Amino acid sequence: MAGFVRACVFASMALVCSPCLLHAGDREPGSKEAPGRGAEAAQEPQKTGEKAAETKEAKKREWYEAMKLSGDFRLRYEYIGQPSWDPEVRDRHRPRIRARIGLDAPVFDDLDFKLRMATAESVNAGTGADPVSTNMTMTNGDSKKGIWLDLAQLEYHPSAVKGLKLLFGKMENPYLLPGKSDLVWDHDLTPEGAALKYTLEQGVFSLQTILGGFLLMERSAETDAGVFGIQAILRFKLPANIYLLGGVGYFDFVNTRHKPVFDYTGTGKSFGNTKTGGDYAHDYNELELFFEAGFEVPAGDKAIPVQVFVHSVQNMATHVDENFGWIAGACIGKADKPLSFALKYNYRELRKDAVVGAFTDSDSFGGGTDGRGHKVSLEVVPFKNVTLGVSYFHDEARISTTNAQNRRGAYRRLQVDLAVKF
Ligand SMILES: [Ca+2]
Ligand SMILES: [Ca+2]
Repeated sequence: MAGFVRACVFASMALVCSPCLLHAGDREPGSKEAPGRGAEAAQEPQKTGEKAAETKEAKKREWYEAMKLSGDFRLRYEYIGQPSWDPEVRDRHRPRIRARIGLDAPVFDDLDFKLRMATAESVNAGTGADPVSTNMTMTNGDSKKGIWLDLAQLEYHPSAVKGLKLLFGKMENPYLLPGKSDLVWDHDLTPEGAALKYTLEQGVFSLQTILGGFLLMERSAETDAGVFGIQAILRFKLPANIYLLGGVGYFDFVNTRHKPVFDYTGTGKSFGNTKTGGDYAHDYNELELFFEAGFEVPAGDKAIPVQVFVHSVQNMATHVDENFGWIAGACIGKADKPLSFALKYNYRELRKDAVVGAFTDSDSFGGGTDGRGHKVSLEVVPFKNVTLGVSYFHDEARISTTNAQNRRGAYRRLQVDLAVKF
């Protein structure tokens, strides 16, 4: 923190001193501030004015050029097959949109501010919008759609301490998601609190530690709920773009058991977890282990990147029966530049109380826990910044149910996407 305070003091001093410095620089060498220098003196204020305007213009440009504006837009057609456990629900076909716009601005060299606004569905605007999805279904008689604060973070990366990053606010998930696994954390989640990331590099090895503390429910009459986490990741780089990565993480949810479920809809949904009344029946202390590897396969004059991963999670809290989850998958290619592609596959099983259902993937088996299944997707990039994608989920939901009708809850989902970004 001392570095941060020092940096702040330097920044304030620089700001306070800058008008003096500018003024000193404007002065012609050897000139004296003497009244009555005739015509020259009369022109002075105009000249100074011009110069001030120029400096102002340069400053404005700098400020503008240093900021980065980015955004993306996705059109999606989605099909959800009739879930076999509910004969009342028919097959769904829904067109959906997602729009996001972000700003990345440096405060000073070591401090950045990031802001992002995004669409998200809300059932009750007072409780906010879906924390794990930024899709909006095109419905409700062409109503105007809500846009929400998706990200507002400060990122402090002191140049004096290489490899250190401190994050504050509503932030991008600081934890590593091995192979982009969304077994524990959905990709759309932007947790709220503080995090520290520190990477130590030693030759071909690097060791990264990530600490996070996030608030989940602020309650006036009761203790607040939150989640504290730690991850340690060891990376090993080999020649020819081969890498190996292994890690362990632990996420301790506090004041969660026997407390109301985390549900943005305000209707008491537990997203697969066991409830007693409207409260969580269990505590969640999630221990994860993961492994990821990447290499390249030569294809003509090019090389196609391949990535494989496995990720497991166990709820270590006592008296939890359905406490285990795992996912394994592979990705061939990378959809980044024109005429590139990525083919992905994964299989997962996530038991009822392995993780908090509100924060796991919002798509597999209808979102939340208590399911298993395959996901296969293909992405292609026909033009710069344009991606076409298709994903298919072949799942079984409600796997903990003993009722014969519910036991095999076939769940099918298809997503066809057109996405653009700038
Ligand atoms: Ca999601
Ligand atoms: Ca706990």
